Amino acid sequence: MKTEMTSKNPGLADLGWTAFFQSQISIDDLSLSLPVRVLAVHRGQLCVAGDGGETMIPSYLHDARSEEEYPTVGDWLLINRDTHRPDRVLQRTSLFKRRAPGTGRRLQLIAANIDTLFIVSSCNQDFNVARLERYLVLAREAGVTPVVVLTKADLTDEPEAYARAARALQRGLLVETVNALEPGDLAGIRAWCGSGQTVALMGSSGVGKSTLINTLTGARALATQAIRDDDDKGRHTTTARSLHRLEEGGWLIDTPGMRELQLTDTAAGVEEVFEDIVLLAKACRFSNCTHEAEPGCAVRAAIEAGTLPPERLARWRKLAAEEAFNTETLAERRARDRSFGKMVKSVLKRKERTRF
Ligand SMILES: Nc1nc2c(ncn2[C@@H]2O[C@H](COP(=O)(O)OP(=O)(O)O)[C@@H](O)[C@H]2O)c(=O)[nH]1
Ligand SMILES: [Mg+2]
Ligand SMILES: [Zn+2]
Repeated sequence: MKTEMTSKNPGLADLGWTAFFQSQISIDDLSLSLPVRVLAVHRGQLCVAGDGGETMIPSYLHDARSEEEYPTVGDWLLINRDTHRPDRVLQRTSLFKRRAPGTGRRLQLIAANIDTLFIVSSCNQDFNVARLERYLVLAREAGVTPVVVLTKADLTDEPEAYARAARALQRGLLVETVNALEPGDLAGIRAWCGSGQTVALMGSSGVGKSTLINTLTGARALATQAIRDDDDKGRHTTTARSLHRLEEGGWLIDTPGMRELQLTDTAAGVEEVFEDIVLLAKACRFSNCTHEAEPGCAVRAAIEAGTLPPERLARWRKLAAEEAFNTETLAERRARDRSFGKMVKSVLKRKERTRF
């Protein structure tokens, strides 16, 4: 790679290179290509870092067949030593993706090879258990360890009450309450940001994601925004997705506005986050129990016994239904619409016939 790329040279291990990636490449690969990590995605270009430092390369990739084969932030690539063109995206340890809102519902990759997800919410009106569960589902589905980070602890008299409500969502769930502006408060979450570790931050606009990154990196690198700024109107200040390097050697990535965060292809994640209900349902008399009015329903029994809050069952129903609806492919939906159309037509025909 070019020699100008020497200013900061973290080395592959500091970039997050592990035996998992090493095992995917051969000696032959290395004679032709170099492993690099994608630090940022710009229009048509990738900022990558490897043994030689940082450089910009074209994001063009030979014969990518599906959206999932294109590089995203956090990916490890093999790039040609001479042309710097990407040859191959290495298999990922984890992947965050979503379907674009709207009818096309194209798959969008958000970030790859993330070790930990900071689910950021604040100790104020943003705090919402249904929203936390939604992020927890995403984390489980992506294969990433979630840590709930509750910011603005300095603005409430009862940060512990928020932490307790979050901890109640899942056994062993890690929850940290912090003042994101106070470096001394972040010792607990720094434990997740050691050398070679990659942490993604998700949460609503205004909860303090950029502030956390700034305080952790000791920089004023990211513009923070007033809480009212609206992601949907293009006024948001966090535009490009990129990895930010910490002194400790870890990497942080801010995700863009996730206002339209819909669950899709996350059935396994929903089951894991609502494991308590899944386990109860196994004890229902009927395997297809809807937990509405069937006899021998273990889920309703738990609600009556006070061991399962009814709101949690309602939130599970909502997420599971949304997940199923969104996961239905466009083809499946069209087929359903077609058969619905046919049914309507045949009903109309029958009506016509009976008119005579
Ligand atoms: N008092 C206090 N203010 C905070 C805290 N975290 C963030 N803020 C403020 O909240 C506003 C939004 O923060 P920002 O980092 O831009 O949120 P983002 O949209 O999640 O990136 C800014 O004015 C921050 O200074 C905190 O823990 N305590
Ligand atoms: Mg921000
Ligand atoms: Zn039941």
